[in-house]
Amino acid sequence: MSSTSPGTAPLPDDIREARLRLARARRVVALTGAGISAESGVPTFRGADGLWRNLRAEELATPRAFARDPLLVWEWYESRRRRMGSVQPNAGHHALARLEARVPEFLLATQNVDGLHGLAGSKRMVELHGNLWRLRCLGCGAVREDRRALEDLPPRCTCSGLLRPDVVWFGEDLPAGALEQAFTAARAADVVLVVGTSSLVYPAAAVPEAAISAGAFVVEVNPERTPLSEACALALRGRSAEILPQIVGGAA
Ligand code: BV8
Ligand code: ZN
Repeated sequence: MSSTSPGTAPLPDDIREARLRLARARRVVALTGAGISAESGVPTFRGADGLWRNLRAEELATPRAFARDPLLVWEWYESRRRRMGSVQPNAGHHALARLEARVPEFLLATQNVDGLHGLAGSKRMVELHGNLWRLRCLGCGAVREDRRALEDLPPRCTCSGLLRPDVVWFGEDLPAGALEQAFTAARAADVVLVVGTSSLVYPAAAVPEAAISAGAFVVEVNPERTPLSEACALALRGRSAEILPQIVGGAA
């Protein structure tokens, strides 16, 4: 199969190899992080724009920070919701949705809370760190999706309980089913794509490690090196919105 359409430069060998592996794979897992949304204009956590009022995510995304100052934490989340409200999925998100439609057994495990994979049409997906468009009541436990601008912060439930973002904070357990599903799929996968993550946050970062130990062909897509890079079969150094369409193929 010629891997280049007429008039384009031949694909580099590692891109061609990744494309071939995906074309033959029956079981594929994709683990994504903030980097896949960077080209939609969503700041990453540990990039230059990863700070907010000189505070890092590790200091704000914690139950302690919320207990101490729910308003400050909500101002951070509402500023992210407002900024994300206008962003759209990019070619990287759409490529993974196309891959899902083509591969017999596919699972997308995302660390992202921005909801962009869902907007791009991904269905077989677990959100390991929750979703910032969902709110959860600390009083009655009700969970609801709400994309509107939240006027009065911190928001309250109809039961008058305090609402929190339905995301996983540092020191909190991930949704058990979701994590289990990610590990099981990664261990059984032929190919695992690790896209746009610094591979620093556990236990999500352990999912590709489990795949490597089980013998999967792991491909990293990231402009920078990460602690996972050298254990990967392929480390494709570049932007996901450019590389994913090349290795998945189909409409750009
Ligand atoms: C847990 C939701 C059990 C919130 C997030 C000490 C005390 C307590 C815990 C720990 C501890 N030491 C370690 C831990 C465990 C801790 C952890 O791993 N900490 C790290 C910082 C060392 N983990 C936890 O606490 C987890 N829970 O362990 O529970 C437990 C219970 C009690 C006590 C102990 C343990 C919970 C972790 C989940 C935290 N929630 N988010 C919110 O978003 O507001 S984490 C947050 O980081 C996001 O979810 C994000 O996805 C995640 C990882 O970051 P990345 O996605 O990788 O983003 P990052 O900016 O880092 O990197 C972007 C990458 O993209 C870069 O590599 C860049 O090069 C690349 N890139 C840039 N542009 C592009 C690109 N790639 C491709 N294309 C581009 N164009
Ligand atoms: Zn309530």
